[in-house]
Amino acid sequence: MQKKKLLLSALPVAACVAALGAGAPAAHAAGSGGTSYQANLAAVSPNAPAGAVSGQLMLTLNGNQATVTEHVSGLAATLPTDKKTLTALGIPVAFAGAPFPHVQHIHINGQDSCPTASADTNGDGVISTVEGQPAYGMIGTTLSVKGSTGASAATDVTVAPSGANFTYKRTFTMNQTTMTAIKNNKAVIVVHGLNPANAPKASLTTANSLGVTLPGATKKLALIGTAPTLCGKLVASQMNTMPSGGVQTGGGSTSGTQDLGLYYGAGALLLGAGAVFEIRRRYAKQH
Ligand SMILES: [Cu+2]
Repeated sequence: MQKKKLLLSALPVAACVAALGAGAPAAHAAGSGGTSYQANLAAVSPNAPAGAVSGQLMLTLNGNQATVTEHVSGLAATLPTDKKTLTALGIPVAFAGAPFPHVQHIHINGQDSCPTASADTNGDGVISTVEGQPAYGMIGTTLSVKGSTGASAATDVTVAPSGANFTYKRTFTMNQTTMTAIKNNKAVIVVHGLNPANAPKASLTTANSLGVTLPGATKKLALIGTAPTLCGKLVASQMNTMPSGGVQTGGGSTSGTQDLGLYYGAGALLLGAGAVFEIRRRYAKQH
């Protein structure tokens, strides 16, 4: 099967903008060779079924040098290939079959927690990026694979890790605001982008909460492109190294991206309830 590269110039997928937060005093642990923190990433329910996605992140701070090592699994692997499906989801046809980009951030100065079902304030069955912000806060740092790690890169899918399972490792200079938040216990890791196979149906039929329209798309991107799927609070750790081996090094790498060639087929895609079921069924069949 042909592997397609992501050729999506500067396409904002998830924008996690604006949220307010206040600093709070808290503790942090010190260790030799830097201060380490970790986050166990779990499904944001109901955006993803409990246990369907998981991850682990380790962050070490040496001065303002942050080293992040992260493993995730179970995320959406690739974007659909069928034109009608893409169009219905607000995804340009140029994206067909590309690895599903998962923008990810260190959110800061919220309520230091991951959103629960009660965060779904409009009751559509999906926790949007905006709905989750009271819990996890605003973007402090973008965990991009290269280039800027600032909030300005928050929605740049061209520098987001992608695929169902990936290992991310990067050392970068962290901004002071994020460092302060981390030391104050005010940081939460969030990975975005839902799996069409198991996402709530409203995420396929509802436009994203931020009004993002991708260049070349005829409608706003569906919620699956932007909603949070994995989340975990960053907490002080006594450990200074990731417990597992085999971590790829060098400027943010992704691995395990599968080329599953989603094939939704024609028809079915007017996105009524039946069509949603059809998307899921077909997607699931190929995974
Ligand atoms: Cu985010």
